[in-house]
Amino acid sequence: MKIMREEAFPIIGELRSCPLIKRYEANPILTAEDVPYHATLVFNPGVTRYQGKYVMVFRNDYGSAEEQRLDGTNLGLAFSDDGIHWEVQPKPCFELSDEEIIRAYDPRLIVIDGRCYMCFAVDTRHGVRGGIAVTDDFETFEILSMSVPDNRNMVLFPEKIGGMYVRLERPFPVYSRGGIERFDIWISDSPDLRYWGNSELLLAVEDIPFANTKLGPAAPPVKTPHGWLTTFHAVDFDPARGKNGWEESWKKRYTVGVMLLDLDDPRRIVGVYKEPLLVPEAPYEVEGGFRNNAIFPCGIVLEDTGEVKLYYGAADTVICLATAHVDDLVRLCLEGSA
Ligand code: BMA
Repeated sequence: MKIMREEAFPIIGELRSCPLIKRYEANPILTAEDVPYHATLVFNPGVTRYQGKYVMVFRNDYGSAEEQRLDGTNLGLAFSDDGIHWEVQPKPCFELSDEEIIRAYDPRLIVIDGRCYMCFAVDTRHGVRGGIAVTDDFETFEILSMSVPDNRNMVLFPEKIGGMYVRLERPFPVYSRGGIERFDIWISDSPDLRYWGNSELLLAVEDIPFANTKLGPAAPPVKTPHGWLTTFHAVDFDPARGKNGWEESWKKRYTVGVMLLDLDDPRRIVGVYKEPLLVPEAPYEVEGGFRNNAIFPCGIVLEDTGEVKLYYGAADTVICLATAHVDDLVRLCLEGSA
């Protein structure tokens, strides 16, 4: 049976951000103007602390904002001493393209045993693949694995659990789910970061009241005494939405959710906050962008003070920061509501 796209998406309606998370008052923290080479849309930043500095690898879709045209994608590199003010390095640090690969994008950084790993999405002529690379200097990257299509939005846990590396990922099974976008978060493990298996469904879109089309991992999980604090993006589609950016129509809204996974068995969800943590509301999230109404976190840092810094792409156009206290986020997950 063919499900009509409009029928398949119960309308979610108005949503509000949780008052326990605050946007940085001088957002955006990085835009195309800060980049010393051809840059147009600068968004979806992977961020971690590595060798005494904050490191950001961000997506740069370059083209012409005036002509609303995009020509290609590379990944830029920036360093910071405080996680707020960034110095963008003179050239991009990562770009994949050949006869088969169109581009790599949406980097997520995670340090495991002193080495920096980067998960990224890869558009190819035969589907979307999830890649994992390792680097020690952000100049050379060794690609360790590339998934089969279609998979995207991978994040690694920052340590082995039960002797295995663990990742969250977001395959997109279209034919088997009524021909519509209904995508969930999965979990897999690996002995060596190259060979992945033991895949299981972790969080389904129907479990999240503010999503009606897809979920995906956002920033990598962060360790707390109560479990792995794990952000995800949640998407709702509303046919009444019209032109919300450069394209003729953009009917999706990307919000952010948060859950807690068991420390020893991350396949077990300890708690999920049933409302969104962050919803597009600020001007740089809802207007003037390539795709408005999109908040897409790829980076997170837990400070010693308990402050969580969440780094996100806003409207697929600029990079922003929001902060919360880790104890508040854990409580939201454990109690399910604010
Ligand atoms: C997702 C990804 C992200 C993007 C988001 C909103 O599917 O492609 O890169 O930020 O859509 O457009």
